[in-house]
Amino acid sequence: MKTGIVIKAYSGFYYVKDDEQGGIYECRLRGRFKKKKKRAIPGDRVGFQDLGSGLGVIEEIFERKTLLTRPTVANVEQVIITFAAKDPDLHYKLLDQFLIMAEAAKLQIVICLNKIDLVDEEVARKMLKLYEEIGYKTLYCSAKTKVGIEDLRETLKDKISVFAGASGVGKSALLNAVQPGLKLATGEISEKIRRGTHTTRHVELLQLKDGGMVADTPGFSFFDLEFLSSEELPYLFPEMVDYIGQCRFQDCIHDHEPGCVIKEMVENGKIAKSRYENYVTFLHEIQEKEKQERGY
Ligand SMILES: Nc1nc2c(ncn2[C@@H]2O[C@H](COP(=O)(O)OP(=O)(O)OP(=O)(O)O)[C@@H](O)[C@H]2O)c(=O)[nH]1
Ligand SMILES: [Mg+2]
Ligand SMILES: [Zn+2]
Repeated sequence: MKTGIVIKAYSGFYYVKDDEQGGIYECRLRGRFKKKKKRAIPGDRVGFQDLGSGLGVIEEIFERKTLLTRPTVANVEQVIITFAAKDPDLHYKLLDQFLIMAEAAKLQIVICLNKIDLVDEEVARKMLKLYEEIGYKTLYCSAKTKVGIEDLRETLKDKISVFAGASGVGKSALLNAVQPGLKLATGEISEKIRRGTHTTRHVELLQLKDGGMVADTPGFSFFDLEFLSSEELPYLFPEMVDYIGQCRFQDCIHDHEPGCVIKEMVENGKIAKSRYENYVTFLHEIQEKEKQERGY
């Protein structure tokens, strides 16, 4: 049996890159997976049988080290959360949602601000300042002028990464800048809005020349945080973690409780108000779902 990595999956076909020769096999899943409603996703490590002529059958899906559900991709180590400085505008609540998803999946996180050619350099650098203070790694790039592309290339080297971000922020354009040979399709924003379509349609894992792989993904800007629990939510905000357990009440959820150390930190400016407000919004969404599940 050969082993490889699923680089793309659609309509029942799985494109598997062979570990040894690097060739791409068009594979089907062995029937028993379908009965168990199990399927392979990009990034999955699989064992497959070579049927000749570039065709194969996946016999085994190996255990996943990490799993990101939006975009759906397995075994990535790092997520490049991408926003544009302008067109479309940076949406901070969405950024916080992306960060929570990545924290929950226990991935290394990089926040990448693209299209900095569209605003003043100084303005761009201020846009992610808060996130740098929290400790997140940031990159300022322009796929157009190539500013920051060398740093991005270095960040991607020898790792398996995934790009995540809304449609039109320039994920595919950035990858083309990192490695011009990729020739990924990019699309005008006005066109995306008019037709309501994304330019990138499928998750695809690409091989980087300098080592490493990276997944280009279709943009999305909707999340449901409902798979999270209200108890775990504070742990997904790194600036809150140190204070958890110090509040007056052991079961403090940092909302309306008196003697809440987290709220105190918001008042004295140690925790940003915008982050805390988003925390409360997400908390209420999750609590709403938990209430429905309990039936009262
Ligand atoms: N001015 C400027 N425009 C850019 C930059 N990067 C990308 N664009 C433009 O933004 C538009 C969208 O870029 P794409 O790379 O298709 O965006 P995407 O994030 O891959 O979008 P989806 O595939 O739909 O998720 C294209 O018209 C690009 O030319 C940049 O750094 N500066
Ligand atoms: Mg794209
Ligand atoms: Zn509290």
